[in-house]
Amino acid sequence: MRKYKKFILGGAIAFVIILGVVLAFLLRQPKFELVRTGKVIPHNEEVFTQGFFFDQDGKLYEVGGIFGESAVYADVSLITGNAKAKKKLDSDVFGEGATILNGKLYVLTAQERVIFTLDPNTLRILQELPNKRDGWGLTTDGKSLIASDGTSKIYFMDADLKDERSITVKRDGKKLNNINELEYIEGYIFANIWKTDEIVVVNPANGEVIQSFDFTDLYPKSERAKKSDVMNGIAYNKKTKKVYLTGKYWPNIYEFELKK
Ligand SMILES: [Ca+2]
Repeated sequence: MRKYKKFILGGAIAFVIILGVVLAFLLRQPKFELVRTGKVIPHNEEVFTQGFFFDQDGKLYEVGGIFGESAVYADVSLITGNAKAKKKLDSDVFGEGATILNGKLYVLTAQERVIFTLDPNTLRILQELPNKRDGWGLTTDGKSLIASDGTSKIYFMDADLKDERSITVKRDGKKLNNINELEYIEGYIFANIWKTDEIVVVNPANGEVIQSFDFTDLYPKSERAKKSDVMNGIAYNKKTKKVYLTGKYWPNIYEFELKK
């Protein structure tokens, strides 16, 4: 009988150990895969890409920065890269991240402390609202506006720009600064780190980086046209599960298939 008990105990311990090993293995597995489809779309090289996103119907929008050049582009073709409509912003504002929530298009400005709202169909400016912070990236989970300000923080606001909560982006317990362009993808926040070719995947509940993508080889710095600036611009088409990446004044938009 004692032998039998020992046998059961040994089996239980072995089971717990194996379970632990399997769990540790699963937790270390990357959550997402981004697979190049091979499709490369021309990108308007006149656009210093800041905001880049799809609406719920699969229409691509882009916002460009730089004083005097800032503009909102609507219905960007995934074949030609041309936009059907363009709305120039005043020359004293620097366009930044953008998204659509509750039928309104929100556009951040860099340091002007202003957020514009526009009618996404006509691109008419509806409101000019105050922003407490600098404007960098903007996305939405369908309920909140999710904004970065160049620090390690990501802020959640309601549609009236009232702060709801914030998270601090951390990798292995260390703060990660220069959080820039954002894209909410399947329950996680994909964030480009400014001046790098890295995109991190952030847990929106606690700010932890759960995965990272290195896009050094996508449009290698050594091959970049003189005018091409850093990588920026992550757009996710929920309908097709495709992710599109580009950069400021880049000649191309690259298409990826999202796999979980
Ligand atoms: Ca985006």
